[in-house]
Amino acid sequence: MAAPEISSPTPPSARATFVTGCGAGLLAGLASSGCMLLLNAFAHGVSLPEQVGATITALMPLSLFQFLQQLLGDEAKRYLLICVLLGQCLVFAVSGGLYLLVRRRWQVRPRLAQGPHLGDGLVLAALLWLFAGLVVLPLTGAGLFGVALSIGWLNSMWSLAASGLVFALLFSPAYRWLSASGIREELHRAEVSERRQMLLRRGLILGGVGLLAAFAFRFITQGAHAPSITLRGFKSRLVPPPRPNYGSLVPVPHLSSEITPNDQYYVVSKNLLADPVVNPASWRLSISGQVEQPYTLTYAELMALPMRSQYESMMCISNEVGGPYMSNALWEGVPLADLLQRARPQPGATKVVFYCADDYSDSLHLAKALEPTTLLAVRMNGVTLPERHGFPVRLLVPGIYGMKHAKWITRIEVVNYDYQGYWQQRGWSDEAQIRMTTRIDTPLDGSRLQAGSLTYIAGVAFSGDRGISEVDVSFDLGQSWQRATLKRPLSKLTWVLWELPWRVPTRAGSYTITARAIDLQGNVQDPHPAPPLPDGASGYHTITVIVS
Ligand SMILES: Nc1nc2c(c(=O)[nH]1)N[C@H]1C(S)=C(S)[C@@H](COP(=O)(O)O)O[C@H]1N2
Ligand SMILES: [Mo]
Repeated sequence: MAAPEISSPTPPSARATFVTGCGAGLLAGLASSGCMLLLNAFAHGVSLPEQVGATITALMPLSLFQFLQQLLGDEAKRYLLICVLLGQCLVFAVSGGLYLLVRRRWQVRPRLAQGPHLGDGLVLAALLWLFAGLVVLPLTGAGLFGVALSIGWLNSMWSLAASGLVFALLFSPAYRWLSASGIREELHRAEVSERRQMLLRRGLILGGVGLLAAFAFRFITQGAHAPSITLRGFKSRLVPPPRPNYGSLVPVPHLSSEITPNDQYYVVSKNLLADPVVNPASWRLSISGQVEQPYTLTYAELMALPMRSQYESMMCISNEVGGPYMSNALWEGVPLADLLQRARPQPGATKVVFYCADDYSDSLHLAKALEPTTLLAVRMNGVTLPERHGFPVRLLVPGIYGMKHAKWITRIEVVNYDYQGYWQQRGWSDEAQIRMTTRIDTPLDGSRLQAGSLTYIAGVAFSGDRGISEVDVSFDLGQSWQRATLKRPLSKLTWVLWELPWRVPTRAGSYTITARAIDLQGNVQDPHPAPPLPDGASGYHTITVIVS
């Protein structure tokens, strides 16, 4: 009646198996996720976090999106990436634990005690690969194994397989390493799990408190920065419109340079980690849809077409009043009308859709697409369009927010229905007409000025394609206004630099400075504060300076 258990090693308990399996899945999953992101950045691989992140923002209620955007500002994209990556690692971890639990029920005791083998890693990785390709990607709208993505199913398949292989190779060594480092010891483990639970609880509380504090801070600082403007006597339109008082500006520090150098031009893209890198040799631009004569162009063919150059400023629809997402450049490109007319749009066509190498898309009304200043730009400030600004070709559409200036375009489709683009599917405006805005560049908000000294208040004003006729500055929250000098703009489509000399008061204290603009049609900038979502921000930029 000898007990055979005495001679064979004791298999770990179910709980220990699960916990260690989770740990191994987590470690292998971290490496696998890293591999996936690298392949996405450098080898046209698919990024699951990218796809899942886009789905989350698409499903999120507008009010929550708005709240998070206000709370996190520019950081929102980074937090989304981190959250989705954490979620992905959690899936890896739980799958590792569950796999070993299932295996535990099926396998004989002596083999169990040895932990998982390479074969287990391979089986689990294959299961995860199928799950990613057959469930996750289709749920994000990318189709089976990403058939609907620009990179295509082949790239998705092999890049997921490569990341899976990394997981497979690391899973069982990670398990062995974790069980060797003592986590298996019952007592110790109980203690660890208790401590872990406590840490987790504290982490959650800290996170919650931090989030609340951040929100409170934003709320307070925003409140402090948005004193209300006097609306008494406000006229929304002046007839006739003011005549611009152009003059020369004294150079002052911090005033935006009229032409933004390419390396300082603002950059915005939906992509959480990597923007597309397009090979001009294999790139094609196709023009199709509701047209008589669809065709495609190579990069060389596009570059050989007649070009037009224009100065145009751009602004992101998510730019806050006074925000940084506004720049100006000299662009060269082919008028979109030339390309569309060659394809001959059919009667009934209403919109033109732009599809991009990063699976972004947006549309224009056909009439806007046919305007002579709507360009497919290939050069920026005298050089080939830089990669991050959309190489090989991007759209330029004056008067409309940056959102519709699609980058890395690969396909243009003429349609006869109301297409909704990437950001429209997430609640942003489809008309997206730029709302007039004025920014005070100098003095800097919160800066100290010497009582009685002479200084300059200067900045930029922009109204898309409607020009600027007047910029006014107020020191009493809009009860009275002083007219600034304007620098004659480089074109009708750019921002205007403005400046007002100011004798700093001799009495110490804090002073508010507000600025607003009037366009060439006499429309006065909208004083009602509105957040960027859904139509773009409005309200007047107001700063505080301290005189001492
Ligand atoms: N393909 C693609 N085009 C895009 C975007 C994008 O994410 N993908 N972002 C848009 C947004 S929201 C803005 S504001 C502008 C920014 O262009 P810039 O980075 O050259 O300033 O590009 C637009 N074009
Ligand atoms: Mo944007």
